[in-house]
Amino acid sequence: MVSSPDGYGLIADAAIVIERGLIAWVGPSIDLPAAYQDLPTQDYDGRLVTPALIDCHTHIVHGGNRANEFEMRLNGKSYEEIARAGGGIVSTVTATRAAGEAQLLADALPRVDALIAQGAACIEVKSGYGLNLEAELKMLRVARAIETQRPIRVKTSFLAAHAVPAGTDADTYIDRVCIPALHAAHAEGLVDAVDGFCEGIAFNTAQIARVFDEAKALGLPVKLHAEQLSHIGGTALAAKYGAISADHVEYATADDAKALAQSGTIAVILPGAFYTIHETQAPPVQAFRDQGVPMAVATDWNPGSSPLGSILLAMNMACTLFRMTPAEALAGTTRNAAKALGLADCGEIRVGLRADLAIWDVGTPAELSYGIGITPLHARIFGGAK
Ligand code: DI6
Ligand code: FE
Repeated sequence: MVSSPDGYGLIADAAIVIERGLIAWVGPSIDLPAAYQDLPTQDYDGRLVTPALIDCHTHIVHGGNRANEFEMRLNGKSYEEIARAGGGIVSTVTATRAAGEAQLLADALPRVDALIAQGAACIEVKSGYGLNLEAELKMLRVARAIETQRPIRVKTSFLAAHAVPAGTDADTYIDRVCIPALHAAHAEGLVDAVDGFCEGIAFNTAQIARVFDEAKALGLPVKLHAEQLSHIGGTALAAKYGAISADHVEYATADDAKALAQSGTIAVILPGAFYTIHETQAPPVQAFRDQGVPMAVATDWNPGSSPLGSILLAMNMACTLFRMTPAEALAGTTRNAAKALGLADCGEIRVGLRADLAIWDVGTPAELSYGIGITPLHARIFGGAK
């Protein structure tokens, strides 16, 4: 699919030629060059073929879950009471530190399988529940190991600047833990991008800027959880550093949208967290459209604010909660999701890109966003292989 007036670039009766894992040709079947006509073929009976999906924002490597807190809240306990009793993000940090690499991997693989079953061929995985050097590196090693266990690509994001662990303050933590851990993780080849949580309850812009300066010095791209719960300038900071993505962005302004457009930063829309925490401020989708900021859509799959294991449901929520169009939602989990990960070799059906494809039992692309809890995947092709 390419950009076109229908928003999808649909080609009726199309053929796709795959050579050595890459797309060698795409177009109407009747135009198939003679040179390709004797290749072995697979007929998909007129089914819709899209780029395989990309979940560009997940925290699927983590210990334990927080269903108990969900239940406690619904039985009248406040978020604060739960946090004081050792719950919240601290409980996930405790569980993640306690788990060995094999256990963390075993816990993550069913989540990976759920995303593969929905046509995903590439996922991003963040650290951020270790909050000390050893545990942050452990999370990233597990994220890397996923690729050895499953037919999927994994891009890692170093997110030690996710929360301030007990017994220290944010500045000390950034200097003594986060930055040394970044150097160690990078030295081990574990970091594809550097992320942070810029929020009143986490890190301010000056603290994130220190982490981003280190990332830049190491030649690593940056991205940021920005303006999720309040407006404290994370989006402008992300734009200033030429971030590949600014994520959540519920409280971003029209000026922020302008800044993102200028820096070529992707806005990553995460409706699962909005839904789970009963947020009421929707991201400025129209401002992003007006300014030409490309939007991606992802699950934010994490045990606290977004226990959402469905990228198709994320697309549905982006449409219903934020009035994104089905074409925008599909671009958000393909073309723009690739850009949010700094990838230029996937996310579209175009000659020269990876043959990562999803084949669907639907009549129109809008059906992918329309269904709730429905997974109409017929087949997935990963790097040219079924
Ligand atoms: N934003 C969120 O909503 C989550 N992290 C983040 O940066 C919360 C993570 C959690 O509650 O475990
Ligand atoms: Fe997140």
